[in-house]
Amino acid sequence: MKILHTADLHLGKKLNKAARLDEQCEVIKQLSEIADVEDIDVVLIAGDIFDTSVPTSEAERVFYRSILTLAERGRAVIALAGNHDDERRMCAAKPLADLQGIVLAGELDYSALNGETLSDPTPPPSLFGLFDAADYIQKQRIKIFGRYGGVTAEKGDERVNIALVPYPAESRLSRWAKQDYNIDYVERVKQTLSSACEFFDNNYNILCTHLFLSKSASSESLGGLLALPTDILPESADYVALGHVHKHLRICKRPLAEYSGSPLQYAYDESRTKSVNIIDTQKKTVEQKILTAGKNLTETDADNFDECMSKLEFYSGDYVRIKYSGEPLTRDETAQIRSHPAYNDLVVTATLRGDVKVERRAHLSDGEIFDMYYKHRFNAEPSAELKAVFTELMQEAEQE
Ligand SMILES: [Mn+2]
Repeated sequence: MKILHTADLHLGKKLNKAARLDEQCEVIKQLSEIADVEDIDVVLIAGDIFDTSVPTSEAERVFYRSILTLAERGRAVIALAGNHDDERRMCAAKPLADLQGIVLAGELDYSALNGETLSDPTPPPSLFGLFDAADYIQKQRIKIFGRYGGVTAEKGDERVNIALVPYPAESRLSRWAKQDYNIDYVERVKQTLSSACEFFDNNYNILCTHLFLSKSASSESLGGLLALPTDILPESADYVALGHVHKHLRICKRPLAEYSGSPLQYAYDESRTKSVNIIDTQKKTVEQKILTAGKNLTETDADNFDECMSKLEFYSGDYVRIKYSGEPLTRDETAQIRSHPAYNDLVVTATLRGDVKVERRAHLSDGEIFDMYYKHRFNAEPSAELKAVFTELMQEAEQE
């Protein structure tokens, strides 16, 4: 079987004020094209489907359309909840999704499926008359069976086990299983992963989860998640499909564990090269396919207005953040910069004017600086009485 592993779609995410749903639709289209070309059987989305726990209806619509697009040609789609997702909300459409071999994984326990195939040829009677569900289901190229801890995908006589562990927040862990609170969090996550993988056998075994793993398990954190050591991963997995880190990263060799990275560049300091992983379970290979959809994020410097405008022109196809250090821009200049289509952000850093001011102030007494400050703040002269109090306090401070 061939599996496509992606993650961190962050549907609905904005870059400052710029909405990016169009680019997100574009990149989903590219993913489905890759899936066609590569003859993919299962699409795995390893968490952070949405950007917020309460996504807009537009973002939800894009999600449903996306999973349908990815499920074309009878592919199975598995979407896992990350730390950004509300795991219950994300799975609200589960009854409909199950019918199409689309697995919405928000909880660890899949025993509710009782080992039945999700693509059971008999759809619930209520769906007859709405659309020809049986016809739909027959297009499925593979069968998906619910297992405790995940699913098994079956195509002909080949089977692939996929353990699904949505982001294991403390609050979620306690709902999934009775937890011993005398054991620390890292150990409990380790136990959760290994119990989810208990159904692994001599077929190809994949663990799909959303975690922040770090080789040096220090007190590092990323996006609000503390780093966990890689030795919590069960060695019984042939491949661990991870979500959370936005750049492609092979974090561990045994078991082979990789972050696919996000399909779009979401932050200025984030890697520009975006890709997806293609796993071939027969050849036991993992390859990357480069994604090209979506705009680049470009951070550039400028120290005068003309330079700002020419930089915006030069990078006109990108989102541009200008780091500005120069003479203060007038209101009109700022407005012109902001109305440029490529403009995304303007960060004014250490201006020359500030430096000059400091220099000028060096020649002034404390009393004179206080006068300036008071006039600036209250638009009036300070009273003689107030000035006396200030001078007295300054003298006290100096003596100390
Ligand atoms: Mn995340």
